Amino acid sequence: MKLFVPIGTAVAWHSTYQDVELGSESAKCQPDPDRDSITSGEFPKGFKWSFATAAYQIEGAYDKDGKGQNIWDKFSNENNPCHVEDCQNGNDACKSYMNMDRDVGNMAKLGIENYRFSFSWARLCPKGKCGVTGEHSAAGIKHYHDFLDKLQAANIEPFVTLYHWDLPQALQDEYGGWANETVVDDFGDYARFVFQEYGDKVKNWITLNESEVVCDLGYGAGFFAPGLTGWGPQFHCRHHTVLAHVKAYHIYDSEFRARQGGRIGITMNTNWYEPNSDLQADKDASQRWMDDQLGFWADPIYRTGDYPPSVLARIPDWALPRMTDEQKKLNLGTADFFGLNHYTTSLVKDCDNNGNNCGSSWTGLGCSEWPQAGSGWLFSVPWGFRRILSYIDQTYDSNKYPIFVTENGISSRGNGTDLNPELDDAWRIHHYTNYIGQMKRAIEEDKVNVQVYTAWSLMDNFEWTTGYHERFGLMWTNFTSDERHTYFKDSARFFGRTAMTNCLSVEGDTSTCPKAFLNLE
Ligand code: GBH
Repeated sequence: MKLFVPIGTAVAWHSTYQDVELGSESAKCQPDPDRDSITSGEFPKGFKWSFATAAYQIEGAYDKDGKGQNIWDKFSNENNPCHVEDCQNGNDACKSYMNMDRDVGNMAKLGIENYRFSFSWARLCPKGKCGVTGEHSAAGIKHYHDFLDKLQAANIEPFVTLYHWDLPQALQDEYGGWANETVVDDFGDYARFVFQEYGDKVKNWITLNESEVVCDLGYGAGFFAPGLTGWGPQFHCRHHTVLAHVKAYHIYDSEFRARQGGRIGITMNTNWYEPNSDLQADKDASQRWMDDQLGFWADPIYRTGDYPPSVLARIPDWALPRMTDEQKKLNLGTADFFGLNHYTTSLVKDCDNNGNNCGSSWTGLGCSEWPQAGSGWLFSVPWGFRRILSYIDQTYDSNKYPIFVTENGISSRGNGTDLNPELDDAWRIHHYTNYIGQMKRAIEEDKVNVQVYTAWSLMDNFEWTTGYHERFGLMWTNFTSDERHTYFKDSARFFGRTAMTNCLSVEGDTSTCPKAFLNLE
């Protein structure tokens, strides 16, 4: 099924909402032992292993303790038509808001010492205004203090995302949310408020999660909240996410860094875009695709201060405002690390078969040989992970900006029921082993400076428009039990062992890594 709908006469503006066509006959679909092989062994000392979640996907308690409505609350509760499979919503999700001990306990049992999660903006500032005159929720503020204290007691280091897609609805209603530049100031006020309140406890800040998804799906294609469409909203949104990140960075840098001594960065999502062939036109098309999905944020922040030339050449200024010289200076260097969410790879072919460079159009392809996950867009292609890490190092310099892998994982669909959960997920262990093994090659052979690896996700949760149908968790969540009981999948034990020993054991090889002492019920 092609989900992408061209807008007007515009040429397909890319990627995550354009399904790939399977059946590439590229030689790259064939196994390649040299490319595909991995080995067991230890990671550099101090390497960090982490789990990730996001507030809207796990917390529930959507109207508890004065929390304001956000755009996903509204979007997932609309019923005519429903935007989420089977009309599900995140009202209760994993009920993590009232099960903090369960979540912290699960991580502690697995020996995981880092946790990436997000704050719910509307839980802290119900109407989205966090400035001095804004309304702040005492109960919401206390909640994250309690949670951070529990993490600290369990010796788990927090990585906090400020924005994982849950804009306060009030800001959407007032001025159109991310499509309006007022959001930049409101995000700045929110960031300042949060640094002020929690900066003693949190030393790793991620401003925005996957702005590309926020804007392309939420404001361009309309599949995600708030469901708007068109190049105007989409590219204004994109522009404002860059400016909002830059603003939050400078606030941290000038007002808090000296006292709090933490780190701040942004997380971007990208596939690896491999040219379908060695034709120059296919290589150029792949580069354009990288520019669209990654370079749009990474170039301004880590490389030039401005958008990639291929983007500026294709997107008119009525849709995408141009950066002023002053903005370019303010943008450049505004991060302490490079946050990467990576899941899958696509092959890219230029728009015709003759090898002509068509300039603005291209096709995403997949190999029928690639194992498909429970999510239609996700194919397990481990070697692409090594290539994207190496591309980021070469383009953005991982010695200057260490790479934090802030998400990587794989889903199942329809496997098991709450009465008979699928806990023996050897296929998921296989996926993690190979992705982690390819990351190890990037570190050892390509000298890429990767410092953190984060598994998505700690537990099965609300997977946006597919609701509870796609399970990314290393823990099984029983969504039919009132308490949302969780169970360890085999992959959780595998990940715990990997983290505890700081060492990858490739299937069948038990000799290389030190023994781990996991104490799991
Ligand atoms: C991440 O996005 C998110 O950060 C996280 O919240 C999410 O749970 C996790 O991955 C797993 O999906 O609707 O068919 O057009 C990963 C990038 C971008 C992949 C949006 C799916 C939607 C495809 N995602 N895309 S479709």
